[in-house]
Amino acid sequence: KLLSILMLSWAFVCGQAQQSVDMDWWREGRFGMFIHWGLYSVAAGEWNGKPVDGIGEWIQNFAKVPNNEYEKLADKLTLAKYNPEEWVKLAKQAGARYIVFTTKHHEGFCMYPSEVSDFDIERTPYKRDPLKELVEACRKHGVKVGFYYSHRQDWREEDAAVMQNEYDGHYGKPKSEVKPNLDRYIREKALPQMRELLTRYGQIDLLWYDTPFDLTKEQSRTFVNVVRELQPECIVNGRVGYNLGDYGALGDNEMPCSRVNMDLEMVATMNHTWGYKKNDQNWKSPKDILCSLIECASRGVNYMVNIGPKEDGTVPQPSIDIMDFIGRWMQKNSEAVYGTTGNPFNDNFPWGYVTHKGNVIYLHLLREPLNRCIALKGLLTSITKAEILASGKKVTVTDQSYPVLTVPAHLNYDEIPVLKLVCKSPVR
Ligand code: JFZ
Repeated sequence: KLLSILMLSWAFVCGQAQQSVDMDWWREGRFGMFIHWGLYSVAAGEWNGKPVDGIGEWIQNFAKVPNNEYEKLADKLTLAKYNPEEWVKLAKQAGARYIVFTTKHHEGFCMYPSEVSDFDIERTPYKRDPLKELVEACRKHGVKVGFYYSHRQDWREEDAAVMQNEYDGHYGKPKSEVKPNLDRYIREKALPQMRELLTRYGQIDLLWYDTPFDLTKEQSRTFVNVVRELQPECIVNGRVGYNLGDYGALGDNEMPCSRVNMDLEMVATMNHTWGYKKNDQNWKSPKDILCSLIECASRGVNYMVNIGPKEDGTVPQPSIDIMDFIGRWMQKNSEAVYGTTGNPFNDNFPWGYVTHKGNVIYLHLLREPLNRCIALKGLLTSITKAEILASGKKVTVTDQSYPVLTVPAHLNYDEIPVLKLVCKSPVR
């Protein structure tokens, strides 16, 4: 009893929710696929034929489009080639263990039939529930499924439009003198929609909230509680606000420079947008994305990479190419990612990244080490076996006061070879 009082007060001091859900699958998985899909996918980065700067899913805000014009996009969200099983297979063959899908982004449009709002999928030519179909496909293929829900921002609602101090009525209504009533929006729309999402689709594995901005701690807590009440096994992400979620969030391009001992996730785009933009050709290379996944793993951080399908449900080819490239690497090397807990050394290394689990260390080689030599100072156990993971090719270890590895000549560093070291005893 004393222990639980101590733990509770510790959780209180940290402002962290008492860890009540099982994070095992999430920690083990390390790698997820984000999907941004909504009316913004129809606009595809252009308004009235002109390109609009910035991330695509914010186009209504950036181009100051009134609601009564923006909503016309629903006629053109055809979902004509929507095949959720293909998305799930894309994730799965790349090695991603979970998918998070935008059920409602800031624009307020529900990608499922909602009783609470008529600004939903029923306005499109598609007459089924795409969310249900996606959840079923995930389950069929054993991929965990998460719902993104914009709990603070809803541009259809005067009470929840962007930042209150930024609100200038440009969503088609004259600027109101009335102070937005976030509590009303939460009570009458957000929570009822959360209840729909958490009761209609069977088990949901992850709830991904976003942009808590000016929510009060009490309001954020409500969004945690509704998940705990209806889906006690469901993980809640950090952006619910006030660190009340089950894991923390990293900002854009934020990366700790050594291993962290807490649950964190990094989310990333493949180009410069989350929602589809037809003119965004700023694609990162497949190798860059794979390097980010590995870098995250070496910090003990989860990596979730985004795809932004077009309005018909097809995925841009560069995204498919990236996922395929990662998949080819994961096929041979995934054990160096799944269930690993980051670089056990105090040093970072110029040749690449390190992950480990138990008594096994994985050296991910991005480039040839100087003189093909890797000195592992600070390894407090001995190496019993050293080989290239994908090929089984042996690697020479010479024991001086610390082990020195000589990697084989002519490795193809474009393929990011992994050196697997089995040690005599577990590594920290
Ligand atoms: C938010 C959204 O506004 C955006 O549209 C997208 O859905 C993205 C995944 O999440 O944008 C953020 C929120 C927080 C940070 C960066 C982008 N952050 O903390 O660095």
